[in-house]
Amino acid sequence: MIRAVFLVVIASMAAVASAAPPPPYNETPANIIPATESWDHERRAVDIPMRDGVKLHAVILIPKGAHDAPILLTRTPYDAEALTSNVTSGRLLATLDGYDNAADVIVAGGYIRVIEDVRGKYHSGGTYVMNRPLAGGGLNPTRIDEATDTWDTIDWLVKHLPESNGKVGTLGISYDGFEPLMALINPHPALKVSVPMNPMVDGWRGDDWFHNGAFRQMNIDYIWEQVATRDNSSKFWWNSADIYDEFMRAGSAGELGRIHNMDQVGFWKKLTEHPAYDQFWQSQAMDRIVAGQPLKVPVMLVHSLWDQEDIYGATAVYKMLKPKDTANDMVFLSLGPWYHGQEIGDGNHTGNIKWDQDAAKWWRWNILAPFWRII
Ligand code: PG9
Repeated sequence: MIRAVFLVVIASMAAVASAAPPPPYNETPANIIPATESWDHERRAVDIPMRDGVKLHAVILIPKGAHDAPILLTRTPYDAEALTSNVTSGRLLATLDGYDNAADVIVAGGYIRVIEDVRGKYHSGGTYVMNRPLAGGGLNPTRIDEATDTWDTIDWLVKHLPESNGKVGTLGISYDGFEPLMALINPHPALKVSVPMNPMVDGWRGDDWFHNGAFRQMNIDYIWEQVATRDNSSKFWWNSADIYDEFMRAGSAGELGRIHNMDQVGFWKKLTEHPAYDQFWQSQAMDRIVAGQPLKVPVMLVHSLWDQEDIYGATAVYKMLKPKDTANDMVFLSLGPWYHGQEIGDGNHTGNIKWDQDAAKWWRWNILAPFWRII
């Protein structure tokens, strides 16, 4: 009898087991591993610890066989992973092309390329503050800022990249150009050159937020998307194909902001609370801040004669810094017949003006590349 019961129990268990759900109908593996052996570079994604414990996410692109190679660092609020994921081939130039600051001369120079999310954006930890003011002042009560994060990043890179020569250059355009200026505040000893291109320097005098007091409300969508979420996933909406129609319908920038619940976004509140060139703006002016620092790192400011976004910054910094460069070997200014950031693109024409050569390409190979060789 017991045997019969036992057999029934076994059979039941077998029946239950055979009734286990079938494996999912799925052709996608749990983890996909790209084949990169044939690539001309190695890609590493790292989370770099800052002095306060927050980790910042960086993508490191190392040319195959690199040794004793200089590092070129860009710190960005615009998504390091996305900016380096244009992987149409295993060639570093293809991966960097279309985004990178002068990919052609960077790849030709054999640099290790590092692109890092700034604090609080995308894959980096911590909280985000637009153009984070320097630590310790009334505008930033913490002990960290973009200068300390840059110092900590450089310190980690030179200690953890055996393929490098322990020397770092930093560069970037626009907001990414604000970062190489911040790098000049108490610079890391491994920082050998800084190239702020079309940098954000003074948000009221002429870089982005105001142009000499004229508020540029066209940036309202950028402010929402850049500050409302870590990954810019909350998109701003317009109800008109021509946003000027919306400006006119709203009647004022303040009303436009109210319609869009912009008061949730800290930086928008700062803009509405500081329409004049008050201490809020003057204390953040990077030309004044950098000019108050000892000259320790060679810097080349890059300016576009027709910069529609940051027409003020590069020349303002140069004017403040150059008088301190008594040996005439630390502070340089490049300017060209370009719109904002065009120096890394096609310089054959600017709008309908056709030049007799690609001034941007000439500049990259004949001015920028030699300047970097000091790294
Ligand atoms: N300086 C550029 C910008 C900043 C803010 C709003 C719109 C443009 C830039 O970083 O691209």
